[in-house]
Amino acid sequence: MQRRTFFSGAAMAAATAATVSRSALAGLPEIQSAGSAATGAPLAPPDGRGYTPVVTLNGWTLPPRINAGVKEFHLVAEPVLREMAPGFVVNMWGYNGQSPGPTIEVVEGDRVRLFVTNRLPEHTTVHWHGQRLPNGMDGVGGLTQPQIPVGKTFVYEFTARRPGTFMYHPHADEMVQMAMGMMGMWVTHPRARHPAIASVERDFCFLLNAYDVEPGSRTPRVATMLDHNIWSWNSRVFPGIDSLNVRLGDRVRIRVGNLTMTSHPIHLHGHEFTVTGTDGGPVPPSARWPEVTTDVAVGQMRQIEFVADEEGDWALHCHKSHHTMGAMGHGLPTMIGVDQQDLVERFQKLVPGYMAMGERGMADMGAMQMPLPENTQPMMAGNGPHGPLEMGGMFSTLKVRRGQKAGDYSDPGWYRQPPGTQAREWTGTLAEPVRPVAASAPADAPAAASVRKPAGHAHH
Ligand SMILES: [Cu+2]
Repeated sequence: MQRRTFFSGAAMAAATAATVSRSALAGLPEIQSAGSAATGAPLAPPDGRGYTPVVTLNGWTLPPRINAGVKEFHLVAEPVLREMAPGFVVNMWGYNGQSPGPTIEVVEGDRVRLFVTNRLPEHTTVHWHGQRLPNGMDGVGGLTQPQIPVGKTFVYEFTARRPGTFMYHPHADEMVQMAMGMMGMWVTHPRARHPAIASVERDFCFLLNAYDVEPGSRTPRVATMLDHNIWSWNSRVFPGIDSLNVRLGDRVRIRVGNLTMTSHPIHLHGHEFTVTGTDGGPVPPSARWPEVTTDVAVGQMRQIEFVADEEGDWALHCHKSHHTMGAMGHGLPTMIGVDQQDLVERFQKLVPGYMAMGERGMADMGAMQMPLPENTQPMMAGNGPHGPLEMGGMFSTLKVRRGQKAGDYSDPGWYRQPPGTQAREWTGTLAEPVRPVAASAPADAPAAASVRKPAGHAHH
C-alpha cells in the first residue's frame, strides 16, 4: 500500500478522478493521510452532484474511491501527533494522520463502503453515530461485531439513508480511545431539494473535544472522567483554531458535534441563528426559534444557520468561560484584592523569577511572558488588532467581509472598523455619584446595609 501526504483538496479531487485499474479496485483504497492541522480546501463533489461541500475547521475531507457506483473510504486508526496550537504538540490516537479523523462527505442514497485498518496497540471498532444502518454495521464491539484486532482490516457497508450531520468514533475501550482523540465527522447532503434543508454558501463543521494534558507533558491522561483541562475544537485550541471566513450576505451553516463529557453553550456574536438540524435530522421550519447561543450536550450535534449580514470579526465561542482558557493548575486560588507584594519578595528569594498571579484579576496573564513548562499552552493567548485576546480553548472568529470572493475561504486578516464606530475612551469630568437621601428612615434602621450570611452549608 502506498502512503501519501495530503496537500490540498484540489489535489485530492484530481487524484480521485484519475483512472484506476480494475485490479486495483479489487484491493484496498490507497491510504490518504493528512500531514498538518491546516484547514483543507473543500472537496468538490467527486461525482459532479451539486452541493456546497463542507469545510472542516483545521481538518479535511477524505476523498472517496468510486468503485462500481460505491463510494469507498479507507480509515486507518493509528497513533498520531497533533499540533493543538503552534508549539503545543500532543500524542494522540486518530485516523489517517490526524485527530480528528477526516470528514466523510456523501449524498443521501449513496452506497458507502468503509475499510477500517487498525494500527493501534489495542483492538477498536468504528460506530457511525446517528446513522440508519443494518444492525451489524453499527460498530459496537462485542454487541454487533467482534472487535477489530490489532493489524486487521474490517469492512463496513451501508446506504447513507438520511441527510444530516453525523459523527464517528470507536465503541471499543471508548473512554481511552476518545480521550486520545479518536473521532470524526460525517456529512450526508440531501439528494434533491429538501423542504427543511436550505442551500447555503458556506458550510463549516467541527467537533468539540477535550483532553487532560498535564502542563509539561505530551500525552493525555486517559483515566480523567470530567476534569479535563484542554478544551478544543477539532483537537485545536485558540489561537490555533482557524477563523470562519465568509462573504457579507452569505447564508452560513455551522455543524457542531460534541464528543466531550460536558455540554458546551456555543455562542455567536453579532448575528441571530436558528438550529436547523440535530442528530435526528432537519428541524421542521415551524419548530425553529432564534438564538444567539445553543447548548450542545454530550453526544449531540447541532446545526446552526444564519445570514452573515454584519461585517466584522465576530467572536464564536463556548460560553463556559473556563472552556476558553488553556491549562491551569486546578488549585489556583482567587487572589483579587489580596496584597501579595510581601509574599512575592519572600518567594523570589527562593524561586528567582516568581510572579504573583491575579491580584488585579487575571488579565495581566494574557500579556505576561510567564515561564511555562515545555509543551504547555498558556492559559490565555492570542493577539488581536487591539491587544491580547486573553482567550484559549474553544474560541474562534467569524470573519464577515464584503470583499470576500465566493468560494474563497482564506483569512482576510483583521477587520478595519469604519472611523467613529469603535468603543472609545470618554474624557469628560466624572461627576460625583448621586446617592438617595435616607431622610425618612425609621430611627431603628441600621446605618448601612448589612447582609447576614448563613454560617455553614448545613441550612441549604
Ligand atoms: Cu464549553
